[in-house]
Amino acid sequence: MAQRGQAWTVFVLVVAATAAVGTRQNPRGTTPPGGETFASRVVATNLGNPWEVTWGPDGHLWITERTAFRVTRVNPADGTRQVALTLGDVYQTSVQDGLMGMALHPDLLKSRGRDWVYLVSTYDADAGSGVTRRLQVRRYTYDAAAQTLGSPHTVIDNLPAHDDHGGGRILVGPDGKLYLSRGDQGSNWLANYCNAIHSQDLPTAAQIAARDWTTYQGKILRLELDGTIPADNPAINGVRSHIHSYGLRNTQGLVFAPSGLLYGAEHGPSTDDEIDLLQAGKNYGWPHVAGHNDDRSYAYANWSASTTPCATLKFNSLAPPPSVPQTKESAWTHPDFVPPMTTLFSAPAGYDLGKLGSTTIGPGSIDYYDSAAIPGWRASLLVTGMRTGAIYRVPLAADGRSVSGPTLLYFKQNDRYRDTAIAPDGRRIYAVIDNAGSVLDAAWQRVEVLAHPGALVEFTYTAKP
Ligand SMILES: [Ca+2]
Ligand SMILES: [Ca+2]
Ligand SMILES: [Ca+2]
Repeated sequence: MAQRGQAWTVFVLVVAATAAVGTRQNPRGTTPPGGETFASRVVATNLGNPWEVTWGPDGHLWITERTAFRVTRVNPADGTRQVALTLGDVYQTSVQDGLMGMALHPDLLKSRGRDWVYLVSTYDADAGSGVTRRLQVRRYTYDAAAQTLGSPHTVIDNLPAHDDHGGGRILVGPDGKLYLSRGDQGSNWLANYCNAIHSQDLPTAAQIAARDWTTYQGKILRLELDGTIPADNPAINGVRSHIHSYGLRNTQGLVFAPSGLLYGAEHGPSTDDEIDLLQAGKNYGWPHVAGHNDDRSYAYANWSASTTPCATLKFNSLAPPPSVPQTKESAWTHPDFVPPMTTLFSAPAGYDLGKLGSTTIGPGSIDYYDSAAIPGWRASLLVTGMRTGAIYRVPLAADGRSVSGPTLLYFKQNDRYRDTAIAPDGRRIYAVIDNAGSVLDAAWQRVEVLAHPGALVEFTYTAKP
């Protein structure tokens, strides 16, 4: 009898849980966990807001420290570290600026005379007492004997920057070009709600000739290694510039698959974090569309166009006053619009964002898993959820252009995972963690104390369950 009673109880709970999924439960809180088991270990602590972690050809983890302005190499075997560089001219005041992206040239330590490392940082371009925020990319040369980076060379500078939504991820692509993500500067949002979004703006030929990069907001840029505009960049509206793709909010994850496909992970507003297949010349919809063009849980409210002065209004993204013009997603069309490959996560129909909360995970990065070491993982994307304290695995279809199954949740703990690196053996996954900020705990309650602030952690695959 007791056994039958238990079974019946379980059945009732399953029915209740199924009924709750949909409009009354936050989809990010119902993500199924992956079944594999991992051993975890803290490799290093006391990093200064580590932002990029990359597996280097020397078997070390190369890390940028956003607020300490350092590039640090950590030996994963014993956690020992060397500071390769400390930048002296970084301007950093917020949680979205400082020393951010880093890309290692594929010829690094290959004795080809290209021991190059590319760094993205914010700086103050005002020589006087004011502040003019800008972003630059510099190339450094690695001296393997001294274990230091030197000989700085500016690739591009004077890129627009602000205190929010800074993008900042950089890659050297398989085509030997630099790919750099730029956010929308947090415009039309929180403290910057009266600033207009420029993600749809495209440069004129005169602007490009004058090296005026004002429109490079909410874009993916594609540069030659020397900073010039590649001859095969798309001519958008008849103008060839550094712009590879546009209509983006804040892409902080950027990765190439071995197939050559480029994936971006970008932060949605209160819903619709996106994974985009980034293609030359394409428009990803922001701010007219968040996620898919489906009029669900998002309409573009342009605070800067308010008929009463914006500065007199109190910002509320879910309930703009009548003076703020609002446009339904479906009112906007564009011939080059590309919807996301998938979203993580979208509010379901009828979901009340005000009552049930944002469905965003805070995607800090994206990585491509291409190993047989963990059964079933080959051809998966790994996306860090900073707000949710988890790393997500998104399995891809054979052609890499769609997902092949549900997103799975791993490594949930009270940590804001900023970025990942995958060891060449495929068994070890490394992650760096912010020093501070809020995260959702195991009960999906917001907490402000992180378990491993400023740490580099390692997860080693142990077994299938
Ligand atoms: Ca990385
Ligand atoms: Ca989009
Ligand atoms: Ca939408």
